[in-house]
Amino acid sequence: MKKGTKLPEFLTNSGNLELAKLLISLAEGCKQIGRFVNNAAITGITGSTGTTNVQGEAVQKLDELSNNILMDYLRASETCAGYLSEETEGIFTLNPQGKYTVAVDPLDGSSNIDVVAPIGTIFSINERISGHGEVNEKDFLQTGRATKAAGYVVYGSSTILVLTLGQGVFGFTLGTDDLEFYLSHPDIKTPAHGKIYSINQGNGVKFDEPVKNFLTYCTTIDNETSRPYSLRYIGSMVGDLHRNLLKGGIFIYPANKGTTKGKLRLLYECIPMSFIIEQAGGQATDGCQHILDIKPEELHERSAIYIGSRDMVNKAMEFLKC
Ligand code: P6P
Repeated sequence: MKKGTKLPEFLTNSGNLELAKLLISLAEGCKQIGRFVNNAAITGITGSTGTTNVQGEAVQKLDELSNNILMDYLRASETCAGYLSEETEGIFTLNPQGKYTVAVDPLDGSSNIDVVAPIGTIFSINERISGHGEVNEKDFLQTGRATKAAGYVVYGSSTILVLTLGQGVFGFTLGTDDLEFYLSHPDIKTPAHGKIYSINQGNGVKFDEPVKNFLTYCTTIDNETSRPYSLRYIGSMVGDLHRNLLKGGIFIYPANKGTTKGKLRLLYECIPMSFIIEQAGGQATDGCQHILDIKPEELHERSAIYIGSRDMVNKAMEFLKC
């Protein structure tokens, strides 16, 4: 598919018209989210709603708005049966005859809105397994290997949709004149090795010894392996992973003495990002097993994650010795 192809044409050519219809609706919703993000400081929808979500985290006004926008657009697609979000405790049936379920983080990294750091929408799409009618939790609690499509939209210096349907990873940049997504990154492959490591070093005192030992490896001088690596961490998973996807690197959010299963959510952060990175030639584990092989037990369960360049994740696993 050549650069400049518009998203609807790319999706229609994929051959799955129901999935194309769902993704076009999802992309339209993300365009709306991008508009509100860009105007937030003018319209005053920065800051928190004063409520906390199922994760116990402060809900930003834009989190709630983004969630409502995505539910409306996915309901209108008529192909989305069920919806799960970081911002909603349970699951929702949007179209009882729909074929797909969508798990989303509507606005990941939203605490960065006020300081204009890259933030994003992350999504993972499965085929429902409950036939038709009301969706149930089993429709969502599938391993990442069952994923039909996954992607994210990063709202940064430009708005880019990164998408995989299971046959490679493609990036689409939003044109600011006509608000169309244009294919700008055909067939993204992540470098097998990079020079960036991304982790919240401030949690260092809580890291287990093997993690500390790997970080010492990353910061030891060794010209042959281009070490010391550079630490790049902006506290926004979509921003950190988009950079590392294109340039190479490893992103780590480990389990530690404080968060025994890590912080990031398996269904709508770790699995979609891991599906994308594997499609781009990288890999993702929880420190022991591939993220995509984990059998989810709960809708909002968390997981440790080591994700990025294949060789760098392999090296980290050597230190973790599961
Ligand atoms: P910490 C944002 O809140 C988020 O869910 C991810 O986008 C980001 O990678 C992580 O949390 C940052 O967490 O504990 O380093 O602030």
